[in-house]
Amino acid sequence: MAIFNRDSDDEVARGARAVVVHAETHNADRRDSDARLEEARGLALAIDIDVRAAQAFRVRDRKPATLFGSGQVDQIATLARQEEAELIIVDNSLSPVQQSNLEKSCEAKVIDRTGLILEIFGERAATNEGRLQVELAHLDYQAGRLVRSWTHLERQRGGFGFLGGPGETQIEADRRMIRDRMAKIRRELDQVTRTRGLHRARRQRAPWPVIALVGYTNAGKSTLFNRMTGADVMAEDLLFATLDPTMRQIALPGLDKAILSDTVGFVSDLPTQLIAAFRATLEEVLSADLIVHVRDIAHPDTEAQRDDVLDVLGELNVVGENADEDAPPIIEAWNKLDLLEDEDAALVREQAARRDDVVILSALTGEGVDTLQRTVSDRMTRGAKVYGLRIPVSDGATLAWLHEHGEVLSTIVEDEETRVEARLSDAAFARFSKRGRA
Ligand SMILES: Nc1nc2c(ncn2[C@@H]2O[C@H](COP(=O)(O)OP(=O)(O)OP(=O)(O)O)[C@@H](O)[C@H]2O)c(=O)[nH]1
Ligand SMILES: [Mg+2]
Repeated sequence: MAIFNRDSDDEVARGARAVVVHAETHNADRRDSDARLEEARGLALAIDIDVRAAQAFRVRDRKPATLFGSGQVDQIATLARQEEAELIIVDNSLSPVQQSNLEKSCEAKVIDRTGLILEIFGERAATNEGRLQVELAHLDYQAGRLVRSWTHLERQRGGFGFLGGPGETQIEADRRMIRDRMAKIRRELDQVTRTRGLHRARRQRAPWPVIALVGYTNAGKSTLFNRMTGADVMAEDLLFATLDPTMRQIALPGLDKAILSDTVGFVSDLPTQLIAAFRATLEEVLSADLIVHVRDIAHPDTEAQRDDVLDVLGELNVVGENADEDAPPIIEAWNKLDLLEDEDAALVREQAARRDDVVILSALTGEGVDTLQRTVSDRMTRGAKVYGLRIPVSDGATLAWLHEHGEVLSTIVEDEETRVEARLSDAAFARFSKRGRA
């Protein structure tokens, strides 16, 4: 990807030989170290990097200069040499100084987790909007690095801010270029967002409820989406297989039209630049009527993954202290049930049975998908109101429609009219009103 190429070696080549290293710090992770490394490997594979080795290092104090201790840096350098790696992927966040010191010590290019995720998003973004958002995030990331490496350079020169030094001029020029480009992208994005906003406003007038699938990357959102819609969205054992939101119409019991949306997966330590950049895309999620949080219940870190997803949803004001008042309700779909051993499956079933906001299923085999569909439509029709309606006796079709889309509580025939008491969801009532006018 060459989104913005200050130096040509900014790029990560496909097929590059790499080693993945992770610093385990003591305020440690809520997750299993092996699983964490496995995920980092998965991220690298997502852009076709040839991962030769992956190793975790316990780091007691993060070294400001190199993150890892000096003995560990030597070990990493040796590992990289042995594996003939051109690239070292550090599955943590590195400061620009740490990154450049590690590059020098290990004689290989170094990228951190944020850089890697940005690379993946850069490759995957398919729509114009997605591309613009990723480029913006990438520029933002680079701008931060320029500023900080500038102070670093300055320190190397003795810490006196000689104005007009050659390095500074170059960096100033780079920064201006980045700023200009960012401003231009923001203007383009504004335009795209406005257009999409118009589309959405148009769609919102159609009284169809929207259901959004969210979840950790690789949890099975697209597989479930395909199963529920009969669509053929790319679903693969690949992190971030989906980047751009996809929407399809679906039918659910008692709700003959709803929109299901498949979205980008979340991952732990999602770069803040990307959360900001994807806010617009994720607005679809925020304005949904119901969120289905798809979880890989067979994953060893399923709990940590849930927390990560909730963290991102918190940043988007969907859950937590700063949740918007009209934030959509959430149900959890515990997926990949087929991967659990009988004993674990029984345990999980028990847990799920105790909660009315959990459905267990396998998007792959289809088991439990019907239960999910019923639960979704129950939720969507919840809070429905009872309406007293009058229908001409001759209009059997409308009465049938009410039976299909709501719950008919009573009917009394009076002269030429049927007086009907029916419980209807807001969506159904809106549709009914339109129907009446037609
Ligand atoms: N065994 C099993 N595998 C599943 C199930 N659901 C999905 N998978 C597999 O899990 C992998 C990821 O599925 P996707 O549907 O692409 O996951 P996603 O959540 O859309 O992932 P991203 O788009 O990358 O965020 C694929 O290999 C699927 O075949 C399931 O119920 N059981
Ligand atoms: Mg997907």
